[in-house]
Amino acid sequence: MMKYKWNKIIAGCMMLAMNYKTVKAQVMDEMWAQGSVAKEHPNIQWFKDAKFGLFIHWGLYSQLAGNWNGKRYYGSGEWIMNQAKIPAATYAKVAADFNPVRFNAEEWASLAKEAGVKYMVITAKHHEGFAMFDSKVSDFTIVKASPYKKDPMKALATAVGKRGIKFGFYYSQFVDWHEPNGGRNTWDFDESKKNYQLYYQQKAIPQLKELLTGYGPLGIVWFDLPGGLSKEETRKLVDSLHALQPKSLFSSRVGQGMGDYKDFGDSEVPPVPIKGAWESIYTHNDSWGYIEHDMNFKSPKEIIRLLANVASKGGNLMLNVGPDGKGAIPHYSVQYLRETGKWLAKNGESIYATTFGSIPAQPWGVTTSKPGKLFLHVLNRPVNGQLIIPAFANEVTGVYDLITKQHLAYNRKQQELTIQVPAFDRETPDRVFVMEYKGKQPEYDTAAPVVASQQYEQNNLEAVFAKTSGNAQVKSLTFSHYFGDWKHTNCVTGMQTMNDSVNFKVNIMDAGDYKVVLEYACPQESARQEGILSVNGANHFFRTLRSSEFDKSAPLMFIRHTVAITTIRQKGVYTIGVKPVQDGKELFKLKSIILEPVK
Ligand code: FHN
Repeated sequence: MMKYKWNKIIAGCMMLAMNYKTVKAQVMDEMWAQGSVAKEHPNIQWFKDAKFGLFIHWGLYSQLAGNWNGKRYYGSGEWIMNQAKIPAATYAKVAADFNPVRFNAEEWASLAKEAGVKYMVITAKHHEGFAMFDSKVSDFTIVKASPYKKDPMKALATAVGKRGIKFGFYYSQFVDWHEPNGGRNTWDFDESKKNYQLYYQQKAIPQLKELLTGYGPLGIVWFDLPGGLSKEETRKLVDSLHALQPKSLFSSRVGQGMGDYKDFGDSEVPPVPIKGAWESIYTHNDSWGYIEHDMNFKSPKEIIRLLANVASKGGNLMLNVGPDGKGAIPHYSVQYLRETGKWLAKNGESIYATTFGSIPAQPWGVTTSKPGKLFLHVLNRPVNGQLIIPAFANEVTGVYDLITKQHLAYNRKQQELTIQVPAFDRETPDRVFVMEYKGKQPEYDTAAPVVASQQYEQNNLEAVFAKTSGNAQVKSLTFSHYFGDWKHTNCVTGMQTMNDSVNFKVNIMDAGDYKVVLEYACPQESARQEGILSVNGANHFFRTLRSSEFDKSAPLMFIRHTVAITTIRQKGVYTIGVKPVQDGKELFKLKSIILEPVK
């Protein structure tokens, strides 16, 4: 009898031990991918209607500003402790210099209001383990370990709340480089010997409870990079925290599919509409945390177009800013967010409380929708001012300019609508026209051919709209320019035999000559291989040109290779195909085919 019981106990321990060992840190996009959402949270509608949020990464790394021991580091500034493998004891001393005297909660909150965001999420504790709030369960906090000695989060929660903006905290629940049993500090501590449970019991869970009980109603708790917990333990954690604030939404990176809405990978927008509540998160420059030598700030035009792109797929954009060690938000972030807010003040109806539009992205732009309304976000005005909507069956009752309310002329041939839009400055970030119609919003037609015409400088046939055969497949490739500054691009991959091919259906609206340009990435081993392009009844041979290897930690360089000119004699739906001429290495990673009108 006894012997049996022991086996069970040993087996149990093994499981537990195995549990610690197996649930060790996972590669980034596997972690992101964990982020599916089981069922919709009853309090999800405000989030779905919000569409635009402000993310704030602020911590000791903001004081270092991308520098350590006289060396400049590039990429995610909040990872400098990991990049420079700074011992936890050494890094902790940075707190003594952290004194954000320029922090002003009212200023930050009013900027959020001016920018037109509906929610704000700020880092309460990031991977460095430093609490940016008055935590009682750790001495490594802004109140106890820095000369600032105050809790900025109290003031910020109040200032944001009184402006009707939802407030939330980011919390790195697993990765904690300060704690011997926290996740991912492998340069001070042996990962295999860590007791993640102890770290959760002694720090993560008590701090999460402090945040959910000490700062008023939280719209969102933004978890990140899950790990160290089994499904059951994650369930227990989520339920215990939800009990403290049932209305608070937990981001999908709580892990194990237990989030209340989905977050895509960093700086990732899904290529087609996604139903349900989801969010894309972007840096304003190339780093989440402040780096003084990172000036690659997105312009107001880029921010507005990113917001429209994300909204046109039914999601929210949460754009990040990285205040410096003194508590000042970078000048260009303040400027460009204000500009974005001015655009939203006039065009907000076409973003807030919308969902995705029923027609795929067009050469002229994207669409968002509300019942009976399609908002046409014109990013590229057709030269002749004739905006084509290829397939729209519902009866249209009017088309007008969102801002001037001026009504526009339009006509219909079967399902195809042509709207005459006025001239406007081509630098306009996004000019919105409203098309009102009767009946239910038509389903999003994933099979609709991509549109091309002579009215645009270029017409892009993106890989996601491709039909593949053989081993060819469309894959989302993740790579980074600088450390942690992730990029995602969909490409057709796997074309290496004559049976592998890709085809695009394209609805060419105007007759004329078009250059056919292949946009691809091609490593040395795939260069100088022959391929064949078929279009308009003709085949065109080409030989691949080398661009760059595919390496997750380096830019994936794409080349634009003109391989043919085709003369389209009449408008219609055409098929453009590409395939290898021989069996060999992968031909290339095809990002898009571009039809460039020959003027
Ligand atoms: O490692 C973090 C990173 O520092 C940053 O916080 C981003 C924001 O989404 N999340 C992790 C990487 O995905």
